Amino acid sequence: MPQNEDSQMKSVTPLLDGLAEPCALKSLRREDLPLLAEEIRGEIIRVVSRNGGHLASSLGTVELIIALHYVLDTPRDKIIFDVGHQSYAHKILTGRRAEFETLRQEGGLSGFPKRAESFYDDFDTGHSSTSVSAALGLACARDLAGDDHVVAAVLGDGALTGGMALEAMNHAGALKKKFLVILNDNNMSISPNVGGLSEYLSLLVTRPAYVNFRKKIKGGLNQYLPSSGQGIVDGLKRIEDAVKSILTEPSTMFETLGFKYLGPFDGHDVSLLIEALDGAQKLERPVLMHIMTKKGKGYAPAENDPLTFHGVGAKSPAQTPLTPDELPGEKSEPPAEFSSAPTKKALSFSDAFGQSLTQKAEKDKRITAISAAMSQGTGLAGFFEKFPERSFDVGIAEQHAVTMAAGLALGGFRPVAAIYSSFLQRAFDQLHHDVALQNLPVILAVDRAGLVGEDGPTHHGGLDLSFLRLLPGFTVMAPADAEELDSMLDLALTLDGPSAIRYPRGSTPLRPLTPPELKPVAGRGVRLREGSDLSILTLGSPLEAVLEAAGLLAADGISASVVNLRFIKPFDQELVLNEAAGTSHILTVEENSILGGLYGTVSETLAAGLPGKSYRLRGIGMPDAQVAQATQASQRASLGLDAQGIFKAAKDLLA
Ligand SMILES: Cc1ncc(C[n+]2csc(CCOP(=O)(O)OP(=O)(O)O)c2C)c(N)n1
Repeated sequence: MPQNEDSQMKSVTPLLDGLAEPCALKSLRREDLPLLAEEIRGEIIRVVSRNGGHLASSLGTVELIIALHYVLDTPRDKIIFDVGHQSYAHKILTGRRAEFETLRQEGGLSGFPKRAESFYDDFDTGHSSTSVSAALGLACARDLAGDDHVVAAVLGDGALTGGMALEAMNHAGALKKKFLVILNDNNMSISPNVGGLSEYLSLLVTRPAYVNFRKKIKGGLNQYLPSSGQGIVDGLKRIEDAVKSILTEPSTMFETLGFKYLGPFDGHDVSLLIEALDGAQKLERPVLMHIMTKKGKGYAPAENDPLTFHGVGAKSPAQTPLTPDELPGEKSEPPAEFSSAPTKKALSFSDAFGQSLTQKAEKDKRITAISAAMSQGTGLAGFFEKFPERSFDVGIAEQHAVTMAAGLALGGFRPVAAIYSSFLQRAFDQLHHDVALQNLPVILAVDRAGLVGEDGPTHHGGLDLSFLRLLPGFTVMAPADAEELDSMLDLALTLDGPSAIRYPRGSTPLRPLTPPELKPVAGRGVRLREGSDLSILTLGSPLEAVLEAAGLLAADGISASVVNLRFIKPFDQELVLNEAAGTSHILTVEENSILGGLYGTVSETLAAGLPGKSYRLRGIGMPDAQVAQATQASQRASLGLDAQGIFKAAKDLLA
């Protein structure tokens, strides 16, 4: 409750201060809720300005989240946030306000819902388009158990472009279970949303019946709110009446799928949302409640540029938090998911890739580029601008992206699909069935491979070397610098079959690490440093730290050979066997799971190639376990993937 006006220590968040649990929210007057929304926005802006995070999406859902906790009985009732990047207000309202200061930091609150973090988080998310399936599963479980709580999924219009969301909606309509999908429509994915569905949603909003409906609802609320208390007419009735008028028009796609369609509603009118939700949650069937929101709501720079402010970077911990006015400059190191802006003077790997591909496409008219709603993050924005007719943003649809690439390849083009490693996991069957088995010359640019930092376990790309190497006919390579990336793209464009080039989040080294004149040859590694005590084998981004460690070892009197293997498939078995025969001590270093990647490939090679010979083998990589959120540097240090860790592992191996 507001504090005494005269108080010297007047809090800027008087309403929020009084809310330890979401149930306390219900005791607030409805007319105070817009003020509460402002207080929450202030908290989000303040913390994100320091810690980085998904600003625009979270600012857009504040009223919705207040309304959900106002109407529903959480945690008994369940809310599943799609992707989960928009859930900051939910965290603040569910007993985590103090910890919100630690958002995305090592040991702090996750930037996504996490069941281990709070019993108010009902499903772990991070990847898009899972919420409706999970909510439907929970609704079925509820009915089987004879319970009656509400299950709600909060789904973005971007997430609706994902196949899983559509599969789930199709099934949900048929099952006729009571459950609620709230479609949070802000017309944006990270970039402007794409596709026929997006256009369809816009159409729903411009229908004459909806425009009249808005007027009616607005008029009604103005008449009865805020003061009288007794005067709030039955909101559900009004909404239903108005919705009936909409229903005299041809039915919506959602109704055809078996949902009751309600809306669209103004997603920033908290009283309207409360009335609509209250009505919607009483219906004993699948309901789709369509709300219109503004990404970045309440913070002008983000409202005006929601793409840039989808995610903002962290500030160095030594600095004091920025004021909201200073925030626009705070984009130096964006979250892994968002931007490809370089962290040092050097280019990011994403930008190096985008620039190389754009240059090559000037001459090579076969090159086409595909992005699954990540043209900015993957460095493809320049390509998309320059060659719109050869550019395809398919929406959040990685499976479709891969099979569409297969089709383009079949038609004589050289499609390059740039997809983050962890999102590519979705398309494994398409990679096998549609690309590998037909040996089609699709090129995958696998971005954010390895550790990603603050986005944490859902976003690490630690599996791709292991799963890509299973695919017959694939050439799988990892550049360690911009020049190597460029020449690997050249190589990929000459191949008759599929290939993948995997590289990490972050900047490229300032200089090439492998002499650029040694152009990549499929299946051939390069020895960069001779040594007699042990051999360190690596590929891709760890090479810089490996070379530094070899220098440290030399200063310590240890002579290490360093091999840049470049390819995990085809694999340079001959070179690895030579190394093992020479030094008998092998250390592998990779930013991939220790299972099935470089360590696994070297183990298989040695077991088959040097049976009975004794050698010592040790591998450093990502563990068979979750790697918690932290800075990339901290994650690397704790896994021994920095120069010091490699130095220490080498000494242990020799001990
Ligand atoms: C499978 C997958 N692909 C890509 C992403 C990257 N991503 C995160 S949020 C987002 C846009 C989501 O748009 P929408 O659902 O409309 O939510 P909004 O941010 O607009 O609230 C994308 C593409 C992801 N999280 N998961």
